[in-house]
Amino acid sequence: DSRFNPAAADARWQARWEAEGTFRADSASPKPKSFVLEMFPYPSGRIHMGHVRNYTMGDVIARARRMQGHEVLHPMGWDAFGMPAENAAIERRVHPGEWTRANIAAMKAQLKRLGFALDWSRELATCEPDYYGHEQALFLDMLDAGLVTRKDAWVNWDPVDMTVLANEQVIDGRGWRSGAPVERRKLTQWFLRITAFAGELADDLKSLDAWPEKVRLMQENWIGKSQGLRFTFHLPSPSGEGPGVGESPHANGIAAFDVFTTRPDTLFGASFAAVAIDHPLATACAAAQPLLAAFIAECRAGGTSAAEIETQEKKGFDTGLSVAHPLIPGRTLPVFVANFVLMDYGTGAIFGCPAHDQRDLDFARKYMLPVPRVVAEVGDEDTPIADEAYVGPGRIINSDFLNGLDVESAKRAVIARAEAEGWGQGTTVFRLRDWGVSRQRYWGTPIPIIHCQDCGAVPVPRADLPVVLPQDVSFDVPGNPLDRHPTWKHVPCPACGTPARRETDTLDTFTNSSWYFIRFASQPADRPFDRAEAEAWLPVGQYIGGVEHAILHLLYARFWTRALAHMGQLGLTEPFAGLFTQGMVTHETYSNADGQWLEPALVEKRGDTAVEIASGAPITIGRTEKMSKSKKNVVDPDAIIDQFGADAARWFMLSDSPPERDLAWSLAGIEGAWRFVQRVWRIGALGADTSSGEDLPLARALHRAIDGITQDIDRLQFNKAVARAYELATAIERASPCATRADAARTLLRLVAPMIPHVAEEAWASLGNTSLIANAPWPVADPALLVEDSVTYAVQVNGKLRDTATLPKGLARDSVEATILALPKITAALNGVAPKKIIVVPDRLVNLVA
Ligand code: ANZ
Ligand code: ZN
Repeated sequence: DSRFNPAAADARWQARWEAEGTFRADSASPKPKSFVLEMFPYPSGRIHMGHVRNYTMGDVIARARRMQGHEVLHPMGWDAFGMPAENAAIERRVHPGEWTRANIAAMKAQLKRLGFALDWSRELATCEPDYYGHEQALFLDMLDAGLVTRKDAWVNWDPVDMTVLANEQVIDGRGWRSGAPVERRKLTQWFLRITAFAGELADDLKSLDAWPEKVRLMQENWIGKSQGLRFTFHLPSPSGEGPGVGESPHANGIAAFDVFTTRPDTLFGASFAAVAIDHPLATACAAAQPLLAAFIAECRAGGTSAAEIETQEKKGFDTGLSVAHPLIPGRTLPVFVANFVLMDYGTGAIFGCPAHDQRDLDFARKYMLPVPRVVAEVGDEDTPIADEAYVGPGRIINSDFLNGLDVESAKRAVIARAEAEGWGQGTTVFRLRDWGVSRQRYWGTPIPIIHCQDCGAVPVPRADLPVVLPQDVSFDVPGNPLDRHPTWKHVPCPACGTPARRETDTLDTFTNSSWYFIRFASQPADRPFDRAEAEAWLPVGQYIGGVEHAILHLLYARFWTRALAHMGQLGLTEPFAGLFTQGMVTHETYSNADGQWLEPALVEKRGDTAVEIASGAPITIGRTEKMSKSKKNVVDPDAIIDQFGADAARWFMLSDSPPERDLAWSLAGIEGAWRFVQRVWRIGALGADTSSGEDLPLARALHRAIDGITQDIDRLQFNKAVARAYELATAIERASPCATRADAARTLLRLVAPMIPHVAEEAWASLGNTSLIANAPWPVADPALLVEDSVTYAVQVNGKLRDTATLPKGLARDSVEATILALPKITAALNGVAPKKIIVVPDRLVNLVA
């Protein structure tokens, strides 16, 4: 046949791979192991081009590694819990489980059409009890190990969705889905103690050298490690004695509070102290001061996320209390309750140094506090601070024993002094908070706890796991259906047998994705994983996904792995050795005169302009943006596969753009990919040619391509591999029939097999191969054919340079002499006289002695 027909061939090869179990991963294989993983999808309904790009990249690596002799684990599953399923239940009256499982079936069929080399035998969905039941066991393990706590916490409460929102789900003070103004509420919540590993999680980022630098930085910032000084401020005692001067209102028995500073060098520049609105001192003072209580209530209404607090105007309330400065005898500082001090960072209290901190300066100007300068560059000592705090380097001034020191030395000096005198100590604090995992939602992992009047929170006995979600729930009213369920939560206490009730909160869905890669590696029925089998595969060699998961998902997965290591269940701490974050798939946007968005299928482009196909009306071509339903610039993978086949779609995903950059989808691009697939088919047929003879330049081009494509795939530079495949294809097409050409044609098939596997299999089979190209060995470049292929000779006559000549490297002496003697400049120089002697230094020089 002169054409490759994907409509017939794709499904045939997919069926063969499945029948032969080609991509099943054997944990017991003696081969070197490669775990290639793409972030598993949320089953939203349909595969989109972003998925296609992500999974094609992983597939190329997985297939290439197999051909290179590795035992490859390349699994797929479903991150199947989460809010959209509940929203579907509310909007369409379909059970979240039913909706989710139907989506999984549809998306699985789509993935199969793309011919990915996946081990479907290890497929998992996190919403099934045989996954989340094991997660419950791990939760209980963490509870036993002291890595789970229960505490009251202020949360962002969405009054419409009736749920707690993570800070990043609060946008401009409103719920991300409902748009309702978010309220602050105090709830008792379950927390995973990620802060127990904050230092390790920050420090070990350094070891992840196959991660993008930007992701490591984002994690580092999120963990927010700060070194500084923690010290105690003392308040006057209620009798009026103590360090305070004059009459101070007492603070309900609170005698002291701690502050944390990263700038102990600026301590002599302190002009006030401040505590958070939720600080015990603020609470104590508010009890006696109604105006303060009102101030606190007002701040609370203003939003609670760190980002919101940062943008709010700095406000405070003078408590009337004052504290003693630890280094200046007799000096006191007024104590404020301030809205910009966060309760859950450091100690929830600070000293303010307005000259060298912008927030403190804004605050000081507002409340007319002094602004003493204590750091300056030489010559600037007397320059007053205006509207901008000085945060640069310099020498310490106006600071007693610190004067003249640079900032870093002064920090050390103050910490040393505090430690020697016993009023403070050097410390490290982290911005990272414990991970609140309680969600007031149905569609998540039930937290395996039973609350008893007498016994408190009692773990569900292991024998009773999994705690399975009840099927019969309704979403007719807002709130958590588990809470309203008539029977599910009523159980006897496992400890004392009296009537008790189940925890009705479920786990944050990020817990599901925190260990799924371990379950992929090993999935015994009776426990979460088998240690030896998991360790045979882990860490994941290459993890690929969207940069939107650069912080939380990756951090939580790193934490979970570390927790398992801490509990002695796993012998590794970092789950992902290599990480790659791919760019988005984008498309032009189209809009008509009424400003409505139009799908690409309704638009015909004519050069730089476009018209609506139906009406002929002109269309405005808008920005190229991430494919999204709202802009209607979406191209459906199924439609593309119908028209062009899986290989063309895959090839286009790898061409054009470096994988970390955005890829602009275009019709011209997919058509080009289609043409290349057909070219490969035609070139493949040349592999049957039995002509003899060698073609050295083609052999060199072939081996350069082998070497280059191998490295490109290793480095995930797929667009470069694509470019090299084009080059090789052209070289083969231009060559004359010979043994080299046939070999190059067969080798090209193997080189492109990871990228366009269907046409590669079809062409491979048509050459008479009965075993799969997926099982063929990866081509290896011959180093001899990779060396520089030409050299430049200097040509001398009687020691004088007369000409140069570019000749194939290693050319035989006879041929060198013959070529040189034919050079016009040389014949002229010799003037018809044959040279007496010809000296040849191979690959470098020829000297003719006349
Ligand atoms: C005095 C000082 C002087 C400060 C100065 C800075 C500059 P990072 O780097 O983010 O760790 N701080 C401490 N706890 C706080 C809290 N709970 N809420 C708001 N601010 C808090 O920031 C540490 C600095 O942030 C600390 O150092 C403290 O202000 C403030 F010239 O102490 B500093
Ligand atoms: Zn009990």
